[in-house]
Amino acid sequence: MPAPTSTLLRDIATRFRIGGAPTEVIPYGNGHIHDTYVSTVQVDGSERRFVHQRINRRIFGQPHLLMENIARVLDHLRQRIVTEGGKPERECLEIVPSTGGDLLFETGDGECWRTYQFIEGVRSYERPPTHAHLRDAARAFARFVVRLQDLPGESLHITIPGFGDGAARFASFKTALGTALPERLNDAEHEIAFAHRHEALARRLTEWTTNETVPLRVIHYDTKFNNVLIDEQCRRPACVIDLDTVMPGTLLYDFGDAVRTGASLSAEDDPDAIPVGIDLDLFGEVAAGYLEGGRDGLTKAEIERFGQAAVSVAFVMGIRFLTDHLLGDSYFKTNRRGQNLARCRTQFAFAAEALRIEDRLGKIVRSIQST
Ligand code: ADP
Ligand code: GN1
Ligand code: MG
Repeated sequence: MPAPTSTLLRDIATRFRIGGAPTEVIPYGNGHIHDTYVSTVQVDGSERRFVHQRINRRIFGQPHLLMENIARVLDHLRQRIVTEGGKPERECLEIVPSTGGDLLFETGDGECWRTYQFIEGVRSYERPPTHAHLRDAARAFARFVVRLQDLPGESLHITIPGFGDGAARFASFKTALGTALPERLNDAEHEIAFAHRHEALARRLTEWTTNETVPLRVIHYDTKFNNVLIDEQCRRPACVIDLDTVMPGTLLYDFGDAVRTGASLSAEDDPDAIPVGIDLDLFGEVAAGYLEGGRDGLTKAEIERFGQAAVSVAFVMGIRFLTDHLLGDSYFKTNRRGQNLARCRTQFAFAAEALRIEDRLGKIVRSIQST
């Protein structure tokens, strides 16, 4: 998808109720999926900013249903935050409708754009600058799930079928082996062998939801550390963003995803990640944040599997990156050759290390519970 020109970006921005013509529209953020821009507008003598996102249509086939989910989720969250005495304008995204009053603006060639109020005074980080930031993020992700526990009405739309289904992800990987370019198969020889040896880790994620070992809840499904906005001193509740995948699933997925991104010793795409693996203190922060934010809402069966979740989610993410590498990097954004393979390597290294110390992870969780 070619990058939009600045003229097009200004035109798109004015299709939403932003209160004037933007003085600038610039690219923003580091997401792997959408194209994100920020516009600045002078309103009554002061500057206001807005986030505009071009929705990735290759991944989200039905953007209107996606936005319906997000609007429902945000309405409910806002009510809950108000009831709890919080500040929804800081803790919750707010959709800015199009000038026609819709949740999206669709261009003549079928591209879909949406707009949010820019939340000032907070930001996302790729890696936690302090332990307190990670605990704040984990607490916010857990509160998010607890607040959505009583979301009324029908189930949310499934925006990506089989999204958290580890067994289905493994099956897609096996299919990709049949169509991959020979040189890509060659590059990934060790990772393919690792994947085959550990298939059971992917199945475990599916079993948790199909065997009803743990409750099916409305979860976030993308609790990467950069999907939360936090202020520098952690003085305000963090705001959870990136709501495209909010769907029914297991909280263990969210927990594991928060650990793999927040408590990793290396960046997700570090090409020669040394050291690799898991920082135990940071793992403890994620566990403590989830236990605080989840309070009485989490079940014993969920908490007992926190360590296993860290292993399985990292493994399944490795499988997804490996599959994308084999298929020619068509899903996750990349800016260099081999980036998806590098991502796969960090995830597998993380999963292998977390698996080696799985019992210890369980002990850490129990010791936090008893303090
Ligand atoms: P992607 O799905 O591509 O990851 P995100 O929705 O996570 O897109 O947005 C990308 C980045 O934009 C975020 O990591 C965050 O830094 C920033 N961002 C998104 N929404 C807002 C907002 N409402 N206010 C401030 N920053 C935001
Ligand atoms: C994508 O949008 P972003 O960058 O937060 C992906 C997640 C992965 C993540 C890996 C819809 O998330 O599932 O965990 O990359 N989102 C989608 O970094 O596939
Ligand atoms: Mg994101």
